[in-house]
Amino acid sequence: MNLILLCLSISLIFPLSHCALQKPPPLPILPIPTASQLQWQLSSMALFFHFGTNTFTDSEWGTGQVDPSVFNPARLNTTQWVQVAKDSGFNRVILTAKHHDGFCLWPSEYTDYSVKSASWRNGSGDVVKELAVAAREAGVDLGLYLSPWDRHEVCYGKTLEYNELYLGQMTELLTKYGEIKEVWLDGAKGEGEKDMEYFFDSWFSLIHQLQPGAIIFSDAGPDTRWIGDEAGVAGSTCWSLFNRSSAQIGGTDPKYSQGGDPSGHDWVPAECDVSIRPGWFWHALEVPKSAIKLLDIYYKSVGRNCLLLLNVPPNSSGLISDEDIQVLQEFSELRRSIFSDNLAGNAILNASSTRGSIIDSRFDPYNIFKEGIYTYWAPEENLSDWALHLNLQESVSFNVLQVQEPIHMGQRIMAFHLEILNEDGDWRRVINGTTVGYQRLLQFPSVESQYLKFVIDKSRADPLISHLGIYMDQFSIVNSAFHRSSPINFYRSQVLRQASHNHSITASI
Ligand code: FUL
Repeated sequence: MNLILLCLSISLIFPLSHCALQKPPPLPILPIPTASQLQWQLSSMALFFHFGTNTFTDSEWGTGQVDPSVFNPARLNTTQWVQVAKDSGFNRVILTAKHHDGFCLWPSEYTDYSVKSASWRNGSGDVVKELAVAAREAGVDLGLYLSPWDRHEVCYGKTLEYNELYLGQMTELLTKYGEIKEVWLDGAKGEGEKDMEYFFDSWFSLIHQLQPGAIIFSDAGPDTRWIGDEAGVAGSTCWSLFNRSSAQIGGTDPKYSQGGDPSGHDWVPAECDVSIRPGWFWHALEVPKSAIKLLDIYYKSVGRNCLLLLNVPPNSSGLISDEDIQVLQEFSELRRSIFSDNLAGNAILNASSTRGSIIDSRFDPYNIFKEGIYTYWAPEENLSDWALHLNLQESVSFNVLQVQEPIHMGQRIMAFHLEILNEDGDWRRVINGTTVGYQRLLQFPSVESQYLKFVIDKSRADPLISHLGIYMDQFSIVNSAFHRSSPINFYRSQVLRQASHNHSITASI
């Protein structure tokens, strides 16, 4: 009698017998994300809007002494900003409500340096409000950057007074504009600037009290950490685990931030900020990066377990410039062309082992093809060899591997590799990887095979896989056999033509 029949007959005789009961899911391994951190990570990318007096003065770090009347975005249209974000696959936007020059994009009661003193709309405008309304209507999440360093306020440097002012402004932002999903702050400060203490613990407690769903970004978390560079590039090993006590706001150790900490006690995933242009603010003479360059950054941020925060600065008319929109559309088209078709989607799967009984599909290997991270393959407990065998049913060429862990159960995998079966019957190792986390993308020179073996070599606990995909990227060039890739240098219009032709892309570069 086979196992299923045996179980069925036993459960008929003893309805509550062992066989009839389901094996529960494995234990999560700590630390694990909060609900807000999970929601944040699932959004994968956000747009950053650097906007303020600097937009009108061709500067990056305004002195705080510029006449506020220069702020006059005659055609300001935050609905356009949000639409651009949505159309290019970004569901989260963050605005510099106050940058280092101290100019507030909302009519703060605590300063004379804000939209109230601008010529724009005779001092009755409110950019934060307009963006909050546009974002809510479009179903896009809103975040705000309130710079601690303030070059305008005379009380900057007086610890008590400035902390009161900062929290007063924070309270305005977090109580007047509906739901705020991210609060962004950093330790940036010019050389020789007045010394003062920021009361971070009070700030963080108040932010979480006023906006319980908000993620707080800083060099050291608490909810997401700065990756440690402004190039949008994470370490090729990147843990969401981190020790907050080992990090300092304004004194980042880039190596620690880029890699995270496999023995960290806190869940503090990384956010990779980078600008589409050389500067953070709009400058008439600057041009955006190419879509291919953005794709390369995507592999090194989203593809390394991070959120990509891409800055697209609105121009002095108050609009996102056409050339930036063009690049964003091409970037979106590239991602669609590459990632919309999982070439392993029809594979016949065999797992080294599967948790639970064979009539229980909850931990089945085929879960790796289901949408979302909550369905996953789990091996039997306490083993040390873990592999998924894929028979693609026909020979397939590919050069990208995508792996995802169900991170609500903790980040587990420490090392993995992919093998293919050669025509001569030998297994050949294609790529090695370390961490996975929410999402890992690995590029390598194109390979072709019908049979693949995904092997997990090392894990903090029984490894769980929520998604596995292989893809063909005809746009990027991979330099060497393992790991490294660099973008191809061709004109943007060519990318667009190829991508729109596409569906069966044949790049002729
Ligand atoms: C830095 C700032 O100094 C830059 O101006 C920019 O805002 C960047 C995102 O963060 O700390």
